[in-house]
Amino acid sequence: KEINVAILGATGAVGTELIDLLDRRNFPIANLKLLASGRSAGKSLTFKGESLTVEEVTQESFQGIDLVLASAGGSTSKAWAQTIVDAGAVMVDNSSAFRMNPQVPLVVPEINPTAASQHQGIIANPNCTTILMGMAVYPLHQIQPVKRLVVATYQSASGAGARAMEEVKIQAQAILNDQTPTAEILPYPLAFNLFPHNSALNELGYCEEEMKMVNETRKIFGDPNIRISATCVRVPVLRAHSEAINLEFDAPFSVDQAKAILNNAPGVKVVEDWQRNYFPMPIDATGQDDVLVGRIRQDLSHPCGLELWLCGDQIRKGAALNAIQIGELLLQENLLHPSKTVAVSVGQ
Ligand code: A2P
Ligand code: 11C
Repeated sequence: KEINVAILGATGAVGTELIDLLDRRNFPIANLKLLASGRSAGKSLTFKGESLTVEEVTQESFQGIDLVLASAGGSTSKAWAQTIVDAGAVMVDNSSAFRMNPQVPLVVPEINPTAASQHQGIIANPNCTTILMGMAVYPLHQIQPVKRLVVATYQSASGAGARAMEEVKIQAQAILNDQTPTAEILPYPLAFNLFPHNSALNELGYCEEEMKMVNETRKIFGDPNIRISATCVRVPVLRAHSEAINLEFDAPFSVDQAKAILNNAPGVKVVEDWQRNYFPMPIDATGQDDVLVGRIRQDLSHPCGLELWLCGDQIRKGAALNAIQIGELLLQENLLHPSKTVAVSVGQ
């Protein structure tokens, strides 16, 4: 069965990846509508070799649409969610607007696919660093529950959008030309630099990105007790995020067992060559569906601890791929037109 799909935010870093992946994965599409703000209306983008015109999103945009893949930021998602649900479409939202709303499932298909069946018109796609971490940690957590998780991230420019990716290239060029780099999209020059993630800080000193890793992971794992502390950092990498993760269990977890589990985990690839000191790198993860995991080792400071390192394409599994997999799950489980579609409270 072919369905009508709209991409809200089609011109962005995630939007353009969505267009490409819908084609590559042969998603059964009758019609694809590309939506963005008035700024990009009239622009042409290619889907399956055909040129499609980007339209400005309006009240009428979602009539006849079955599935909306939204990646245009939280305020745009909040502004259009009710219109989308009222039009009878299901919204898979890549923004943080609804992720912690108890009426909205937060889904990583490899982890909690059954949560999708509870949707009431909106399904949230988790934060990119959270998805990548969950892919590597959940298979272990299923064998022995993780008690405590400490993570440091190395997040690429792509997480701040397509314009941030362009800006970091311009900054690098400026530095190579002995000029002072400027920053408009990013808060500070990122080329040849790094800085702690610039989302809003709370009273405990954690930024929003760090708290997303805490709260979203608990919701996806269905485990409110798991203790998590994160430090998120923006690094001058174009796309693909990296994470250093320390896990503590109740009992020792053998490294060999962890490797065997991760080797068999869907969407995860163990990449380790201890002789050559070759482990996952963002350039290798770029354009890959799989999350690359390596440096799996015993924590020498704790008998029940494991250390691991991962890289994953922020735009792919961290965003567009996960959203499309949710769409595929909705189709497979016949969840696109639930009989009991109830409007979520859009205020959250
Ligand atoms: P536009 O090209 O019209 O600005 P990124 O995350 O890479 O920065 O992309 C953001 C995406 O969200 C772009 O496609 C952008 O479209 C879209 N967008 C931003 N603001 C709005 C808005 N108010 N209404 C619709 N789309 C928006
Ligand atoms: C970053 N992960 O790299 C962020 C961007 O909640 O979806 C996406 C924020 C989100 O800055």
